[in-house]
Amino acid sequence: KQNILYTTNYGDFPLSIIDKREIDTNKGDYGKVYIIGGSFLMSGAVILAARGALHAGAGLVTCVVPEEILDRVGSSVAETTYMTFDRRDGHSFISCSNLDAIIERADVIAAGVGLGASQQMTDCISYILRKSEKPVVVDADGINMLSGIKDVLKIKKCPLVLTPHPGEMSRLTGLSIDYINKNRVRVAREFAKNYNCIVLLKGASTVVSDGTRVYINTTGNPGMASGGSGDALTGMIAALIGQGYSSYDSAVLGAYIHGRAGDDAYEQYGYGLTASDIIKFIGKYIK
Ligand code: NPW
Ligand code: AMP
Ligand code: MG
Repeated sequence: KQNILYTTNYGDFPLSIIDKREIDTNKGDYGKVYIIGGSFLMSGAVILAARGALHAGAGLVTCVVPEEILDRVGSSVAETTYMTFDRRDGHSFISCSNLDAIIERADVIAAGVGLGASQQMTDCISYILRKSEKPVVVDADGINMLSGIKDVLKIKKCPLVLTPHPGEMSRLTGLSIDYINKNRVRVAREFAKNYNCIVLLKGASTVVSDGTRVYINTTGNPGMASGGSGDALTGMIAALIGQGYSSYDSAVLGAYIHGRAGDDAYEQYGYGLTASDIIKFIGKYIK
């Protein structure tokens, strides 16, 4: 226990992680963020992740989405560029050459929101983790797919952030949601240590751990317990990594700002707040 550095957000400490920008800089300096996600029935997830990333200061966001949702996503987020999945035998997948191009160009890759689960997409996640040396954030269905291929975590070359809610953590570890919620710090920290990654275990009092350090976030409120909140957080964390903050600091800062923005949204809308309302307040804390 004495080796664990516990911190929580007394005062505004996570905000001090944010650096001022040099004047003579351009979008290339603030991260090329690739968000791989979305499916026919879950296009909103990638829209929210893209908006979360943009409002957290990402330089250039590219959404990698199935062709069938390109119009929907594209008409909802004007600031991002796009790549589309390939199709084979009626299934969406990303070819190795496209994945190589993404890995080459990206400063950070976020994979999983709204992706659904399939063998093709599991292979894509596995490929990214085996090949990328750039930081990767895996959330949502990306985490669900990882649960079947956990060995790849042992051979990955990239800094990795996993952002499970307790249901996803249960699929990943085989532990019950009840056990996870009663042992949140231990579960997050042990997984992070065993698999050499950053774990951000969501919920009221989100826990972030790199296996040694533990940060317990106390911003946020139950109004954030609605569809899409977590997708926005994924984009935010990727954007912060793209701006040069470490994976651990980005997860801490992302959780903190996401919660503060959620608290502002609560002030205005109470439990009627939506993920889009959270996103509106992100920039206030980046500022
Ligand atoms: P229960 O039984 O409901 O209480 P899933 P998902 C549990 C996309 N989305 N504490 C929960 O428990 C995502 O990106 C798309 C305890 C249930 O068992 C994913 O790709 C949207 N338990 C996909 O949908 C908006 C908790 O986890 C299970 C818990 C599926 O993601 C919505 C549910 O998890 C969504 O973001 C907690 N704090 N939190 C869009 N607009 O396109 C969760 N659980 O089955 O992984 O479903 O989280 O909705
Ligand atoms: P997801 O389940 O992936 O959509 O993520 C939900 C997001 O909302 C996570 O960042 C949670 O930490 C946050 N959240 C959900 N419920 C609460 C709560 N009761 N208090 C604080 N944050 C919450
Ligand atoms: Mg989620």
